[in-house]
Amino acid sequence: MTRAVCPGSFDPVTNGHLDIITRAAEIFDEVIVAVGNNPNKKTLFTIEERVALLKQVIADTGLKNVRVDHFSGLQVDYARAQKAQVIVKGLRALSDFEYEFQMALTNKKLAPELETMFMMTENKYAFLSSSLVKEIVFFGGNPEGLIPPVVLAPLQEKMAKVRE
Ligand code: COD
Repeated sequence: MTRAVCPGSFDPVTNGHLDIITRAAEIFDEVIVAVGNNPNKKTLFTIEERVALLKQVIADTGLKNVRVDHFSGLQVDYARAQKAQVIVKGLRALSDFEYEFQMALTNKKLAPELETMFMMTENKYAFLSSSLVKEIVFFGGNPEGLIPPVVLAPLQEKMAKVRE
């Protein structure tokens, strides 16, 4: 039984995230999408909201071997507690590489039995990030094709409050 953890902020989940999760679900027996609750990081959506949105999005995909959870603390401690063998990350441009490389090596030091696997972004999502989507919606743009449809209304609501 191979179990992988896909950790992230998912603030909010984008089609780039979903692409990595879907591809991971084809490779591993079970994939846990783990939403990080990091008090040092300011997020637009609360941890409960990010988890709820992801659960809806995953339910809509029909993927049976993916579940959504949240964690605090180190991602390696969470992965260990879940008895996962692999941490899956997505890689976009070079800017991701430096950060993810540093994190993968640190994680290897902390938990040598865990592997980090990188998946290259799908070409059409290479530029896509949660921050970019938030900015589009903040300025009244249409993020169609960049986020799962169920994310749009909650994101617009949040941004309306931010604009107040
Ligand atoms: N295409 C492909 N991959 C993508 C795309 C895209 N368009 N967008 C995002 N991704 C990938 C990212 O590269 C990342 O691998 C993953 O999806 C999640 O992305 P984000 O932006 O939602 O999440 P991050 O990168 O902010 O990760 C936050 C964590 C919660 C994973 C991190 O802060 C964490 O684990 N913190 C806990 C403390 C810890 O363990 N730190 C590491 C010690 S070295």
